[in-house]
Amino acid sequence: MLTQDQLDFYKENGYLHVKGLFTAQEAAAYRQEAHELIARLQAVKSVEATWEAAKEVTTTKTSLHHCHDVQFQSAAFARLITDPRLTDIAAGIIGSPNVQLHHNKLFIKPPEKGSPFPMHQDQPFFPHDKDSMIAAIIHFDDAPLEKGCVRVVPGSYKKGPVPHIKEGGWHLPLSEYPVESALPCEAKAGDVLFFSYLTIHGSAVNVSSEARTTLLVQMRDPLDPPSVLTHLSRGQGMMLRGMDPSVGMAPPAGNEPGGQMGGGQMGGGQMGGGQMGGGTMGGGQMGKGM
Ligand SMILES: O=C(O)CCC(=O)C(=O)O
Repeated sequence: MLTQDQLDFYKENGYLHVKGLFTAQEAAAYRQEAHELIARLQAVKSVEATWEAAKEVTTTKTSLHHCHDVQFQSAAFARLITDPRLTDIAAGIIGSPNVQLHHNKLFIKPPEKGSPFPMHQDQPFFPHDKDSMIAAIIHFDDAPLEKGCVRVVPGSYKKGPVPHIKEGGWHLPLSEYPVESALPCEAKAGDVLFFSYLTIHGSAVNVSSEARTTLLVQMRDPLDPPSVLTHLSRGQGMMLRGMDPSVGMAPPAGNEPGGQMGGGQMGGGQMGGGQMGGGTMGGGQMGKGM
């Protein structure tokens, strides 16, 4: 459960680092699951997800391995994203007992050349009317500075949406927002970093001799509809905590039953299908790394 101090810190800073939310043993088991999953996928397709804009941060050729919506790949991850330790804190931050999945993405930043993320807000990728969206980055191994830990700009979410450069992945100009100038959130395996989709964040290259392994879960209040119909994915709309109170309410424009979003209520995009059924969104590539 979120304490009042933690909530006050989040309201001031737009992020919250919760240490030891999962045990080191749990994190190690998820890490193994994650690496086995990426190895399975790598055997049949590319899992590369480096942003084009990463080139602006480093001239070194870097690499980033990813998989979206991991709950369709392994039941362990389905349990993880619905784990009350995670979702109770998410609910406290979002300010709703109900927490809905937008999407999630597993990232492995390989040793010595793990790709950076230029500074950005997540908001331009999937704007929502009420800005309830938060990310939780679950660390499956330690993320010290040299592994390219996530960095944040404390309080930046209070600026609201900031103009971004679209090309190469929505990002902020490096001259104004150098990655090194942001606050590094060095983490231990089992720690979780929560932040608003308006918090400016990014990360540097993993130059260490070990991989950095994380799962990022994007969550929202189910009563916060998407402002534009974009960034849909197969698992979108899954309830992670509580229930969806929008059942029976008029769906937002573009989300009518049988419409593009397939009949979800407040933006719960159902892309259906599945791996064997030819689902286009399953386990898929929602644009590089997002
Ligand atoms: O995992 C990281 O280092 C940052 C990820 C990130 O910024 C994102 O996916 O939006």
